[in-house]
Amino acid sequence: MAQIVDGMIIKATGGFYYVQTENSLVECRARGVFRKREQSPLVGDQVQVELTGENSGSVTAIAPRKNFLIRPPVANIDRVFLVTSIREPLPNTLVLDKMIAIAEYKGIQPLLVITKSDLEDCGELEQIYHRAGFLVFTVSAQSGNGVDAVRYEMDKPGISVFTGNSGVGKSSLLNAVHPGLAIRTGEISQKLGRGRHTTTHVELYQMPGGGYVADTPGFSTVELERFDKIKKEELSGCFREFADYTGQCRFADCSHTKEQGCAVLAAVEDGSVAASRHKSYCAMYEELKLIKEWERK
Ligand SMILES: Nc1nc2c(ncn2[C@@H]2O[C@H](COP(=O)(O)OP(=O)(O)OP(=O)(O)O)[C@@H](O)[C@H]2O)c(=O)[nH]1
Ligand SMILES: [Mg+2]
Ligand SMILES: [Zn+2]
Repeated sequence: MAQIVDGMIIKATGGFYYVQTENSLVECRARGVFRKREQSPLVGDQVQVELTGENSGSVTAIAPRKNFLIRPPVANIDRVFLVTSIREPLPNTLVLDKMIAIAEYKGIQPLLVITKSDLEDCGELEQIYHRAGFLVFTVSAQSGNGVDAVRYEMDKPGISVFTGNSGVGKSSLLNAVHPGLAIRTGEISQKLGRGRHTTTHVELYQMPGGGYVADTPGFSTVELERFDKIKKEELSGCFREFADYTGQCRFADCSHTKEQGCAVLAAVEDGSVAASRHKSYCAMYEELKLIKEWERK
């Protein structure tokens, strides 16, 4: 009789899944049954494996997920580190705010990491997100500044994910936090001003504290996780600092984009809500407005 073991997928590459079981790392090809059900295994999935050899087998069942992302493809995420560099590449607050909104919508704790602080002052960007109510880590993998604080968060139990544009320094930061990881990092392409996707697969690394951290390939801005499952009425709930104001608008169905008597707009006006955050909100709201209900599926 075939032997069945439980484990967690810690790496996916080249059509193989690597499942960490209590005793070993098992190389698996997922069975066709999952493809037919349109459910493909993800890194972070708790799975059942049927062993076919000492270190090989196939995934036969996936446990229900508490959440998942398609980009980066990881399941059962407890916190996501949204990594942005202050330069090379430059920060894009709309991309960042989209990522934050998706995390909030999915119930994943978003944490902000501003890297390459050795290149430029990060105060302004840091303030925008700190005042909005997020934990912000300003770090330099080069000088080691701020690395201890990130290590402290990463060593917490559960699954943490590092995501952000290619070249922002995700792998470099992971290496600075735990030099033993020795993850390959890349050079910034001077001509394009962006990285060249040095990390090519998702992999979970176990931390000394027992938690897991996923390094992921960077994205370019066109391949963001889709946020179109969010209804436009739900969007303001994905901007946590709006919560103090949304109940005080003159109209109950206020969209917080342009209405008279909008308390969110007043807060933007007096500087309590960052203008860049509200600008991102409006851009996303316009996108969501165009989506028909039947397209949301
Ligand atoms: N000045 C400076 N450069 C850094 C810092 N962190 C990373 N870099 C540089 O940024 C480039 C990209 O770093 P990576 O760690 O490979 O970036 P990544 O986000 O993992 O990129 P992908 O794997 O392509 O998604 C490398 O040339 C690093 O040396 C930093 O704190 N300061
Ligand atoms: Mg990398
Ligand atoms: Zn309003």
